[in-house]
Amino acid sequence: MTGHSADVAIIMGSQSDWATMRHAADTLGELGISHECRIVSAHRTPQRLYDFATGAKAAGFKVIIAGAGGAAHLPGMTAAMTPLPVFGVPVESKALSGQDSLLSIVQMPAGIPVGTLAIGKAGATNAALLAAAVLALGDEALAARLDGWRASRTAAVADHPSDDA
Ligand code: RP5
Repeated sequence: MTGHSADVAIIMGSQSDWATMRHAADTLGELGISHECRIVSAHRTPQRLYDFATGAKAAGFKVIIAGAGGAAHLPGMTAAMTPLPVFGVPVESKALSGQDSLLSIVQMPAGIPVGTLAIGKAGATNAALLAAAVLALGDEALAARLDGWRASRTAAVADHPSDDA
């Protein structure tokens, strides 16, 4: 896989994960970070996973965000095949509310790290913010945008609760 110019790859195990993972994409978009979204299933498309993970660094990606639900092996298997930082997002499953996804992603053996986020939308959003923080280490303009993004969220918190909110 060559010719990519995006900094962040957002991969997910299924179309059904997009409702969650779009929050990562939206957040990266708000911060002006280039990204590419792909469906890559550890179980249904293992060759696609192998090709993506082994080629991700050479393709120019710097950070990978991987979301999956249930028997969520996508983030860990990706991390096993790339030196890039991998952030895992447990998607909320129907049967077990994402507890299965979380435990599948978080319990990696020593030596193959996956930075595991919260279940669902919060995790997807925060994965994007962590990716932004990593990229901002070498990009002062992005660092300033990230500071602004965080400041705007702080400013949006009211001092008192409202009946109308
Ligand atoms: C996982 O199985 C996917 O990441 C998804 O969260 C879950 C269910 O997939 P679908 O049956 O909705 O395609 O591989």
